[in-house]
Amino acid sequence: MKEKIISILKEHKNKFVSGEEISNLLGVSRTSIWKVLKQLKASGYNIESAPKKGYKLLDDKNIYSKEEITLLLKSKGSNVEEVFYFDSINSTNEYAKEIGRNSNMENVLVISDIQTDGKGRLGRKWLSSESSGVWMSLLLKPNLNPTDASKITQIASAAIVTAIEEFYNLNVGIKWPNDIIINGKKIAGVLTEMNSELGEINFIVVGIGINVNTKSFPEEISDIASSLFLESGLEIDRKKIIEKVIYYFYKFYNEYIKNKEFNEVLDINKKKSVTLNRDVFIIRRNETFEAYAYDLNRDGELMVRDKDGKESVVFYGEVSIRGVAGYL
Ligand code: BTX
Repeated sequence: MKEKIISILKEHKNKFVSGEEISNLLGVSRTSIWKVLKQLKASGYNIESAPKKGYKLLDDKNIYSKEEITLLLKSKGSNVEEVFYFDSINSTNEYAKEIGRNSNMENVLVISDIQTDGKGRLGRKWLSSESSGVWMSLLLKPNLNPTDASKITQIASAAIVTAIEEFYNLNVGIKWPNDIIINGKKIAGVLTEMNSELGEINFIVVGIGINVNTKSFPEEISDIASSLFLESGLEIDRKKIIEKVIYYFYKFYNEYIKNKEFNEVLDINKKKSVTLNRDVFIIRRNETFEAYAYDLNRDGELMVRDKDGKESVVFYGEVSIRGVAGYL
């Protein structure tokens, strides 16, 4: 009902709509409408109420909620079927995996304003503070071979880069396989997790973290982390970023699932790569070796050449990449 009332108010933005009209449209009592309006005001909607005239929505900017995100995605015809929204949660990936294990739902988007235990790759932490970034996970059930799951990370990276470049005049790079970089610092990351059996994917959760309006970072990561705000000086409503990233994600994802067409994503990952054409350290559990990263193969895996000229392929998984000259 909340979503429907917000919809009606938005349709009549800056005009009064009477309690009676809303009650007729929704078939609910005026008292319950009044209760919802009170909640909406408390959560930041600027709504004027006047006796006999009803309610007038004056401002709904920057409200981050299930209803606002759902309405925005619906209005753009998104493939997302359901949004789960939290003010605070341990990790949106964990919650999406829970849904994946316990239901048949797919194309579900889990979003939280704060993550208390945000996760990076290989057991690392992802700092996810309040009202500053987009912390979201998509639950997917694609009919793919588990060996193709790493392509989902590249699809997400391509979507993030394309979306960011629509809003900001910034040059965005991809550090293979999952980091989004601006001016040498990490502003976003992708964590793809899979639940599968031999030859078959049960579900995939693709977690996306984007530092949108973050003003500062704790000392331990301030050298390597940045935000879209810090790099551009622009503060943007996080919902807009969500909508665009989701739009491009499904554009590329549907192309791949339906037509097995991955070239556009691969092109973006190559063109935007900050890993290619340089010497890197490849860190795999207890071993580290140095090599020259020279290309991505058609599956998006990293192709490297070692000091003796021996070429090999680095798979997404248990590896980290570090530039020989620093973090990149
Ligand atoms: P990663 O393993 O490549 O990066 C993690 C590393 O990045 C950390 O060890 C730290 O050095 C640094 N770091 C931590 N927090 C931040 C931050 N906010 N900005 C920049 N650098 C940071 C990248 O992992 C994948 C991150 C995915 C996060 C999303 S958020 C929604 C979803 N839920 C969840 O728990 N994780 C994903």
